[in-house]
Amino acid sequence: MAFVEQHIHDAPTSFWSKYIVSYDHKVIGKQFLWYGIFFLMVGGLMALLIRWTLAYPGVPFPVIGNLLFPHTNGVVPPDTYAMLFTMHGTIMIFFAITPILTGFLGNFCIPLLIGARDMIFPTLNMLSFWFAMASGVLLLGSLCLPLGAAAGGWTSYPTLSTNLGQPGVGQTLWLLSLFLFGVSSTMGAVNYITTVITLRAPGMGYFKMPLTIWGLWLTAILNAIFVPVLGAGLLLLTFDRVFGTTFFLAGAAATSGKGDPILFQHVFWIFGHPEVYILILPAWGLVSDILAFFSRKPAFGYKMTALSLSAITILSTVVYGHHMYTTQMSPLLTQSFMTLTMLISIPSAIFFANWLGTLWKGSIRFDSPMLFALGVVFVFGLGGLTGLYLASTSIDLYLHDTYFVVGHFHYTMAASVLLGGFAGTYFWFPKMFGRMMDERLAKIHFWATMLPLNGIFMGMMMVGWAGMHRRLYNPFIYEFMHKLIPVNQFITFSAVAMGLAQFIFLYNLFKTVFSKNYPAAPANPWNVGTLEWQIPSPAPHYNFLEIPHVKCGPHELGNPNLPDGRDFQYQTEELVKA
Ligand code: HEM
Ligand SMILES: [Cu+2]
Repeated sequence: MAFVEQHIHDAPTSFWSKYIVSYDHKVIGKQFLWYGIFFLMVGGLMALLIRWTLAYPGVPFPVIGNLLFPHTNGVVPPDTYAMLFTMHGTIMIFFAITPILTGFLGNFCIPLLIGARDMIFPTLNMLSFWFAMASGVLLLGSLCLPLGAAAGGWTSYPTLSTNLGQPGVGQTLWLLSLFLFGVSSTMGAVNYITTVITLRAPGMGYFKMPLTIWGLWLTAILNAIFVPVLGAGLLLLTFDRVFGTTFFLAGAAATSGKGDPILFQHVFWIFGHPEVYILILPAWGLVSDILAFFSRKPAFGYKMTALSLSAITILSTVVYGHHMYTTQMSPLLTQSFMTLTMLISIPSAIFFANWLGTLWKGSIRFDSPMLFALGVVFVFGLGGLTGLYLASTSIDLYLHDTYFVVGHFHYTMAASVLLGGFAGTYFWFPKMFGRMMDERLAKIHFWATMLPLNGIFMGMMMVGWAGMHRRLYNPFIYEFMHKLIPVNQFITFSAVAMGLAQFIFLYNLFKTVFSKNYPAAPANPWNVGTLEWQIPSPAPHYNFLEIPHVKCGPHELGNPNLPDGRDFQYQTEELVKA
């Protein structure tokens, strides 16, 4: 299987080659981690600015308001509000969650968990980080423009995003920045797909891979297929803005027979629906593994889980139309998309049931990675169920563009992906930095995140159900909305609490990484049998001195016949009969 010879390269020695232009997948993984955390903070601050405006319209933002908006005495102005939700959505999806879930976890986990010394194309890997960097700089730069950054929503629908809707360079820079980010993601995806296919350790068939690898691999496949679709749309829109073409120009169809804004929505969602799975599949994969590890049981229905994840991946490519029920698509198309969308609930229900099956009668250990994984089970259950409402056209016609949608997608996408990212970070942290994070702080961080998180997103669904429109600067100009002001204040306070809770994580992280006298982590602190736990912590430059031979699956736990009182088996050991 491993038909590529893997050499041991000399470890880099200078600061430059060690940390800046590193070819080592582990260093690139960490670079993506810092990158993602930085943007999480920027996007988080923007979320607070939006939320403040919705709780106290017209009241100056506390403390830093005057600094940010001197011309309005600290009040968020309406045009800035549009820019804020646009940049918040863009930053969270592309510049925070994607770098953490695929850039960081993908890079760090893939070679280690499949027993390889590095990615198959290390140079491409390094370039993918630096393209992401260039893209991030461009996006941040656009915030400083005289006419401001893009404000047409993270979906950048024309005509909001054409020169009519958005004069100024901000929107154009947004398009270029996302295009660059797409190039970076595609490079990463090609690398991940090929690495998993060619560099799995001898003996590791597809059904012996940890489910984390399944999730990351399927994500990479979606990325490689659909990010270029977005790229094409972004380029055409850039041409419309810069060269005066009319691909997406409203009214062009009537006069010259060419050009249609709705066309952009099709292109966008052909990418956009798979994108939500791109975000969530790595989290689903690693949660499936972590639930098994910390229940001390083999994952229930391992094969069915892997197959369900694959089925979801395939189905996710043909359901994009559910984002466009309200665009007057033909009823035939609408019904077909509704049927296909509902179909996804079958494999989703199967693997969700498998999660519960894994927990059933397990001897559960509530370590921090497990707490966060259980958090994912909870929030994804809620998010998934609310998706069924939106999938039905008749209900969607009422809920579309209300806060119910915002609540739904934050549960499925923001909340479960965020919690999954934390689960992975706490879990692999000892392998990354050779030290254990403070468990007590980690648990406090979990509860301080989980409780307000539900306050925020449950609150959003409530006000949405009551008819509160999204993307409005001040929805309370409508009288029927007045009753919702207290709920909105509750959501905002929850958001502040959740934001503050993240400082517990940052403190824990920096303390552990940078303080000198900290106890070293053992090679296998969680007693888990996958390949990365057989090598020292932190993983050495070349990962494996000898390429391991895999003899059993990733979740051989809780078998009473195991040698020397262990309750787990390493993947390199001959399977012991239970
Ligand atoms: C955890 C704290 C967060 C809070 C309090 C929050 C809050 C908000 C608010 C108030 C909006 C504006 C909704 C509207 O008016 O339409 C919004 C939009 C959005 N958020 Fe978040 N958010 C958070 C985290 C995230 C994360 C982690 C992601 C990424 C996965 C994300 C993705 C989005 C997207 C895509 C939009 C839509 C932007 C648009 O309408 O163009 N959010 N969020
Ligand atoms: Cu969708």
